[in-house]
Amino acid sequence: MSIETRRSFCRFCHAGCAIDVDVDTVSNAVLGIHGVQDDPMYEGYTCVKGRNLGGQHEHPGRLRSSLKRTGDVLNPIDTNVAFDEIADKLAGILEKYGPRSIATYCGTAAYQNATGLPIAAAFHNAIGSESFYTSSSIDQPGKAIAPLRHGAWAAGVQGFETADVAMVIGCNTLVSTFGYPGGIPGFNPLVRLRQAKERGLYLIVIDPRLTEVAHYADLYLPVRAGEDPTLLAGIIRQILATDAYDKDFCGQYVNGLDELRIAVDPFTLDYVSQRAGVEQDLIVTAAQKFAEGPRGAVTTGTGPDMAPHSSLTEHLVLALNTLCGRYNRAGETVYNPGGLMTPPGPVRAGVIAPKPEMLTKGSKSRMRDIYMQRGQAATSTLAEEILLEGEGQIRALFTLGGNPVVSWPDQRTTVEALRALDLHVLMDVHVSPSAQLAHYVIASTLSLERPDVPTTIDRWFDQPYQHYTPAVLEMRGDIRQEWQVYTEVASRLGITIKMAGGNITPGMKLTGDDVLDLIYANAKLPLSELRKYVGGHVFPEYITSVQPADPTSQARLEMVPAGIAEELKDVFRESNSGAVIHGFDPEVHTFRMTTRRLKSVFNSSGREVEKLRVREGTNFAHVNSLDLAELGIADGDTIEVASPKGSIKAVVKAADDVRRGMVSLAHAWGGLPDTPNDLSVVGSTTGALIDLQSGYDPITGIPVMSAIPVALRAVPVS
Ligand SMILES: Nc1nc2c(c(=O)[nH]1)N[C@H]1C(S)=C(S)[C@@H](COP(=O)(O)OP(=O)(O)OC[C@H]3O[C@@H](n4cnc5c(=O)[nH]c(N)nc54)[C@H](O)[C@@H]3O)O[C@H]1N2
Ligand SMILES: Nc1nc2c(c(=O)[nH]1)N[C@H]1C(S)=C(S)[C@@H](COP(=O)(O)OP(=O)(O)OC[C@H]3O[C@@H](n4cnc5c(=O)[nH]c(N)nc54)[C@H](O)[C@@H]3O)O[C@H]1N2
Ligand code: SF4
Ligand SMILES: [Mo]
Repeated sequence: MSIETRRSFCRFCHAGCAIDVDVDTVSNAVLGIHGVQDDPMYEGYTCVKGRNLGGQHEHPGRLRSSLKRTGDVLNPIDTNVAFDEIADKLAGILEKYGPRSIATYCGTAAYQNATGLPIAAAFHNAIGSESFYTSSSIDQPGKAIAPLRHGAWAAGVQGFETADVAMVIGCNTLVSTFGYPGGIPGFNPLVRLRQAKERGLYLIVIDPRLTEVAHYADLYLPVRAGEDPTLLAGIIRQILATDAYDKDFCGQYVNGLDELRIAVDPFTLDYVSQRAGVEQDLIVTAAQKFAEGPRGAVTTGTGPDMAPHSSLTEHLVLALNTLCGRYNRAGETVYNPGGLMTPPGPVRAGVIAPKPEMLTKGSKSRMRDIYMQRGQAATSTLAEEILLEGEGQIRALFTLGGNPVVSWPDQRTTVEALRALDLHVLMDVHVSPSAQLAHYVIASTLSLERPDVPTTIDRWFDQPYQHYTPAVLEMRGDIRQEWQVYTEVASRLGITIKMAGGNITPGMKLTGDDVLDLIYANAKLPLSELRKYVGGHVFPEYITSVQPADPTSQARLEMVPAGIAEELKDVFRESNSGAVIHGFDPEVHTFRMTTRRLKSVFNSSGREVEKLRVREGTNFAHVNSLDLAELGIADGDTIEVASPKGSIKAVVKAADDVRRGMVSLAHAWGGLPDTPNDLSVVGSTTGALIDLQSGYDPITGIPVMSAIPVALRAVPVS
């Protein structure tokens, strides 16, 4: 055996930790993974998933050849033959039904892969199909659209590294490593958080669960799930009432302060406290401490962005930052201006004007009128777009690094839709529940087999940091990089794909590195420069200072743009977040099911690696022990969790970090419905509880995926 250590970065999740990979150069197997102590961003950090990359790459169910389904059986097929057949079928569908009938869904694994998603999107442009969907529209889509209504500050929000105060709403970075700008960075998050606390950060956490992050809070508000709009309106009202906002900033850059006062007026301390289940003095202190700052931002994670009124919540978050003037001003240092893989541009103070007209520009879904946002259609409509007959019906689907059966909202409709497709080509590394229904499963590379740069988190780094990795493992078997599926099919159809760095023409021979060059041709940091470094590197020459605002600009941030006052009135009228769901009965649906993430798995990835799966056991339904006692349910019992839409069974775990009236349950477990599964191993799919047709956000279409009203009851184990 000969061992070589190769530097790379982990892509089990989006966090991109720098790693050293011990490779057996004879068998090409991963022998060990270590953090890189001298990496300037991660300083040696890795998590248990990353340390099990070897198990993921080598696990016995890893696909080394592609599969084709005949009846219910998946049989191996030569991948090039599969491409011939797929191109043939696609040509027929394109001819008969037009480009919109061909869709792509990019899941999370497409975001840990700098080449897959951009080539998929470019392929869609080439064939003229707008049916391009990703997991981001069932994640936190409110974040992307909120600035279109509010406007944005060109130089960005104040970073965590200089924050005196941080308000974190429904985000558990210590488990998820999800770190949105302004919040706790997802890179070595515990060290970042501890360092910030040592220099005096005041941390406010708002979450129905006393999370790993909340353990470090100076102030913890155990909000009732689904009541963030109410709580945020109350905090804003309190800051306005105590005159604690940034009057200079608002005077110069803000419109609609008086309208904001009127809109939040009904959200009195008494009302908010009752409704959100948070004591009044905690709300007062949160408002006071946040407004005092003087630096630091409010940020959110998936919890509030999956709960009812998520676009409104994100608007109130922006409004709160604006009210307190939490933006980088002229002369201040900006460490990572927009990410190094984006095109260059100056960093200016000043307002980027709202563009509300963009919210209703372009195509919309055939049901519920959800418009495409930033080139993507809403995944919450995709199953119905497959099922609904008529002009525009989707017939063919490419799934790139996603697992719709366990991740899309409304599992039954999802499965019905996947079964109805004429052609489903799924790129994965093992036979997932979704792969079981696909027509072709293309055996795909895993991270260490691809050259790559972390691009999803490029602008989240708090330094001008980037990391190029070559492939550190050879591709073994008849497997492909995901972009190859699109270029091979395009070649066979005689289609040219246009990229920033030039065209991909039929028959062109490309490597993964060529494709990276074609995609990131206009990056601020040229890839040729980045490739000179082995491992991650900070490029201090990109640190810049904020230029003064354009004095002629009249643009202002809008506190109450069209739709906001009305939606706040709706929230007030509903008087309970569950009321947005059809069939909600306050006497029956007395619990709220909330989303959460588990340390050892990444959505549905990792469960296949037994070493990781056993660390979690299953996706337990975490319920407060006082609630369990009242319901006569014991730890370890099987319970039924029933929403107005559907019901699932789950194994219960007593968890006193969960506030009363909640059940905290991770998604993306379980398998195909109606197949007998051992709940204590395979778990259950929370997507079955989600209603597509009621309670959805009117702009992004995201359904209520957290704070779902549910009833709990014990069921005998069958
Ligand atoms: N009820 C409920 N539903 C949810 C959520 C929730 O909180 N509650 N969360 C939502 C969120 S935030 C998201 S992002 C989505 C996630 O939704 P998806 O992305 O659809 O689900 P994942 O389980 O992440 O699927 C990833 C798939 O990619 C495969 N894979 C892993 N690595 C690779 C690779 O290198 N190449 C290829 N080709 N495949 C790979 C895995 O085996 C797995 O099958 O789920 C959403 N759904
Ligand atoms: N280990 C691991 N890491 C992951 C993932 C994983 O599966 N495992 N998934 C990845 C994905 S796809 C994403 S999008 C990110 C997400 O990253 P995060 O958003 O940090 O995800 P969670 O850890 O689920 O944190 C969500 C929090 O919201 C709270 N919450 C739920 N409902 C509400 C509500 O109505 N109001 C409020 N205020 N809080 C609420 C939950 O209690 C939970 O603590 O994580 C990513 N990282
Ligand atoms: S946090 Fe994410 S990127 Fe870092 S080691 Fe863990 S799985 Fe890998
Ligand atoms: Mo996500």
